[in-house]
Amino acid sequence: MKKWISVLLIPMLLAGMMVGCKQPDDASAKPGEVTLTDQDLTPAAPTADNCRVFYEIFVGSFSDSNGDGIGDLRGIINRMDYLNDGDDASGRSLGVEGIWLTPIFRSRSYHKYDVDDYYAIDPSFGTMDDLKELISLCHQRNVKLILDLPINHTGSLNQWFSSFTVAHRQGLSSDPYYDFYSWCPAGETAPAGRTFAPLSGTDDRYECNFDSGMPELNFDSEAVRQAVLDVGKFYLDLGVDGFRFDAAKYVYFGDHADSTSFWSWYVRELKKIKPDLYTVAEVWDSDGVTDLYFPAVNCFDFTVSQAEGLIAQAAQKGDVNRYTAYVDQYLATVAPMNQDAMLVPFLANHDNDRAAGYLPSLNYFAQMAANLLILGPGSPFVYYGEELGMRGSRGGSNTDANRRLAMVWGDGDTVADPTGATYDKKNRADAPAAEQLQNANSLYTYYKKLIMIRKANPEIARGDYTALALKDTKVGGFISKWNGSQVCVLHNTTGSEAVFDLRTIGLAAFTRISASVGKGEASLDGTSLTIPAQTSVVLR
Ligand SMILES: [Ca+2]
Ligand SMILES: [Ca+2]
Repeated sequence: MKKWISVLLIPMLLAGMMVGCKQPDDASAKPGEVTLTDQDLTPAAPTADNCRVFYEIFVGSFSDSNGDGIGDLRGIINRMDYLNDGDDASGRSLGVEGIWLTPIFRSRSYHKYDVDDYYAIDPSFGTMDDLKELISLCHQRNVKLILDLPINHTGSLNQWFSSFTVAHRQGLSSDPYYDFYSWCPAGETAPAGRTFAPLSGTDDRYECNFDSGMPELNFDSEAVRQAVLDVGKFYLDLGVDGFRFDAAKYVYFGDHADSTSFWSWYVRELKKIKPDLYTVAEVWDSDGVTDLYFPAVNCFDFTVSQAEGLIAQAAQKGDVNRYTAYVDQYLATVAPMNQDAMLVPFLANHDNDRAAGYLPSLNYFAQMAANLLILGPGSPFVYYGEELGMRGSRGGSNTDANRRLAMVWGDGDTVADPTGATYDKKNRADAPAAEQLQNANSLYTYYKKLIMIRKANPEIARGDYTALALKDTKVGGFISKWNGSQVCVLHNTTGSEAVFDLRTIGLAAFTRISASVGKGEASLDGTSLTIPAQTSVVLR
């Protein structure tokens, strides 16, 4: 049955989205009401599963509630309506279904990946009560909140490291903290490829592969395992939904077997508390390596990310079939490894140059990348500001701060750039959020609509994925079957219109357009499907 979606609530969203704004033949339409045809934007019933669109917030750069220039938890609470207003059908909010907070624990650095106290919220970010309030607000709106958990290393001001140092200075090998960190005794040769630094006041050295201020915990120690498990349990008891595991492959440096065995144990223990735990690990490596970790934990898919990644390549008028064939193979590989296995794609994160640098919206590359990312399986991640076309790259100044610039709100938010940022203040985004919210043609509005389409077609995220193998074309797509129904998604990232007879490409079962999103508007005349240049279509 063709749905006629009344979109009284979101006229701005629809007016310029290049979708069919034909006059409705629905007699119930009221005067002045804009009705959208051939589009399903009505959300399906909310699902409890983890196939969700997540939004990564670099906390110190997102929104500042108290005027000190540093983003904080209260700032995120204040911005919840921007992220998800709790009404999937309102069209007034981005509609993300999950939030990843970069580390919020007490730490002296601006990025807080060197934790000095896992049981304290960094004072510049707020309080434990603020976190509880944010969790509660997220849950009221069916948003999962995950915390970034850097446990490969701590900060060197951590009490654990002080106790370790004291134990070594006093030669107290029976002290419980003596083996808390990975260390190498005086006179012994340090293992090749790993970095060790002198332990002040002793002849011993401690492992610190990232920075001398980031001593690495010793995961052979039962006390360490218990300590990091206690941290995870503490935050699950507080109500968080899961974790992003930082530097997961470095737990045992260069030893994937021992590292994966740790994560298997860790996730298994946490799932005893929370069976639907959301986990995603940072294993920044090729698929051959992430495949080793998948039996234990889901991993971000770095192969599809960044400028050379498969999404960016396909979005820039490349071959979509290459991307869909890859996803098909990827899912076939990881699915048998773990019942929770899913694709976790992204374009860029806080360690990467921002996607707008190589995927500008002006030539529709940003939009096509978003189509490939959001209208696909699993749990895609959007980096804060990506939906605004925010720019930022290391560039010549070689600083990650430029990848973590202040969110471009344009409404007086006092959040400021992190220390060390050198990126040009001008043209930081297509336009500030305040303007994009009011603009039907903005990238923000585009992302919002994509997420609505994804929710209206729940098969896309969680179905059984089969890549189409279309011949002699760069247009590609997939069929996804779930819960007794199926959808077909086709992406035309090329610069030319594509016309297909659905019967001759094995898609005769699909009889209507559920959604069309892109530069043009797809149309279906009988079995003849026309997809304009740089446009994607969802068929049912
Ligand atoms: Ca602040
Ligand atoms: Ca380590």
